[in-house]
Amino acid sequence: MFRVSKSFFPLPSARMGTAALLLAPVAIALLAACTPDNAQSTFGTAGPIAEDQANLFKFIFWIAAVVFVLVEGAVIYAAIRYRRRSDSDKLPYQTHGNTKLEITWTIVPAIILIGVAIPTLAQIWGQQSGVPDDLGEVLNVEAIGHQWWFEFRYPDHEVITANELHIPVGRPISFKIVSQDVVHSFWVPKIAGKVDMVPLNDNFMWMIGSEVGTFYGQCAEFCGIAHAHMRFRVIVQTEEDFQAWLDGMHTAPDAPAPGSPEAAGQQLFAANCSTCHTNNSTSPGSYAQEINTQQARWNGWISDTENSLIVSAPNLTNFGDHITLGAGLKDLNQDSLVAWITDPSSIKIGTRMQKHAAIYRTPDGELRPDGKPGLSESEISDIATYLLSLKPGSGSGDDTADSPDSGSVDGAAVFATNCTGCHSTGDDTKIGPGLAGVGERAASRVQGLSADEYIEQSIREPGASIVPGFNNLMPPWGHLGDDKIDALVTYLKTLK
Ligand code: HEC
Ligand code: HEC
Ligand SMILES: [Cu+2]
Repeated sequence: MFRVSKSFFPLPSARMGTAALLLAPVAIALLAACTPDNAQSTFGTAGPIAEDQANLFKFIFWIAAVVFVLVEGAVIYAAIRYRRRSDSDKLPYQTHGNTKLEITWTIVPAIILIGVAIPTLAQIWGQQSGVPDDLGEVLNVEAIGHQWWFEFRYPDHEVITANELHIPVGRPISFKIVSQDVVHSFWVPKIAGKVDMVPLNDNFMWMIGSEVGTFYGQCAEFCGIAHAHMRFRVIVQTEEDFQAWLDGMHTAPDAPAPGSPEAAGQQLFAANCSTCHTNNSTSPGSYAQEINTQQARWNGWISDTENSLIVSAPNLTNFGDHITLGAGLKDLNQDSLVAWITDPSSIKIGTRMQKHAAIYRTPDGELRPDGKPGLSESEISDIATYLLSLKPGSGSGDDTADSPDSGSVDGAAVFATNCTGCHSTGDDTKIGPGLAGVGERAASRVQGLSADEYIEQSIREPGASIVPGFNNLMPPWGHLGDDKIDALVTYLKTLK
């Protein structure tokens, strides 16, 4: 006689009780994630694409539920009705090859699957074949995945930002989706389904945000240690607010008052952070420059993924207007920003910032054992104050702390706010050569160029001639304008 052996249920009942106790909260948490109010729930939708997808899900779910009840019901009915009742019961009559039955249970599922496939394929094609013409003016956005943050470019408006995507309500947004390093996935649960971000391969999707508000986005592809911490926000705005945001992204902050913490923070930022972060992409031309610079940082990183002091990083233009920190992980404020600079791992483990920024290394290039930067508390606080002060200013259009009246531009100040991340004014090498004595060596660098011409070319067109022993990592600075470049050339020649 067949008996259920004990080894079928190896867990003693006390342990099963514990397991159930442990699983209950998990089950409740999972169920809670299904409530439409949850920030990442796909049931409470805020856009037509997510709504279509949710409806399709419900349609398939109910078909599956009916099939489940019928099949399981038949199994349970048969198990009870025809169970072995006594030891003398014989095996029931065994059927084989009932043609009618077999045709039925081939055709019925086929019909069900066709019924599921038609709306599914129609939706996939509808969402892959571009924005329908009758939905209004399309906004183009390029979304780029990086370990572990998102870059957003608006090619029609020459705006670049990171981790916070602004879109106008009701307008179709067409995304070009790509990754710089590994496969990520772009997903805004309440507004649209997910599309993989694949290196060297452009994917496309489109969406419409139909409600003003702030929505969660999340990388949905396991992409490394900080994958779960790779988030973003979608800020759906009225058309006016969105236009105001775009204008703001073209308006430089007001220069900090001399002697203020912001002014100190600005210089510290230039010296310690600007190698990886651009924070002044407001002027014309800075969009193309940032794309080149981000690529140069990436090339620098690939050439030495262990010890590079440079890596592509979020653009921090008008960062003071952001609401989150660490790719959507924390609310942005002075405290969280100080905590981030002091020890990025306290907020997010595994960041390339902590692994590569020179501040977390000793002078001989080793990672500092405590993971803390070589900056004092007050320096960190000044940098945070400065970054939080970066908001669109009164519109004077000047993005460095100098040159109120042209003709008297202070080259040293332009240098301090743009170049000190990569160049010392002495002999020591940072990412670029130390610039002491550059005036003397300049005339012999490139045949046919005078000292002034060579230095000017190095600033405007650094790729034209590369200093031996260095990589082509310096971005071009033509957008600073003639006055500042002249002042830089004059200043650099004074460095002995
Ligand atoms: C070696 C390159 C590098 C340097 C130098 C660097 N960072 Fe970063 N930073 C990064 C990277 C990469 C990220 C993205 C980290 C992530 O989210 O995984 C980042 C993220 C940030 C963020 C969060 C941005 C957001 O929207 O979430 C802030 C703020 C920031 N850095 C400030 C600074 C400051 C201040 C300094 C100088 C003290 C600095 N960084 C130096 C590479 C760098
Ligand atoms: C991201 C790092 C980076 C920044 C920022 C940067 N540079 Fe450079 N710079 C380099 C590197 C690397 C080289 C050497 C390779 C080359 O020639 O392009 C270099 C070379 C130079 C040279 C040639 C030096 C020589 O010995 O021939 C000059 C001059 C120069 N930079 C000036 C500037 C000025 C002025 C700024 C600020 C407006 C600046 N750099 C900003 C990285 C940088
Ligand atoms: Cu990712």
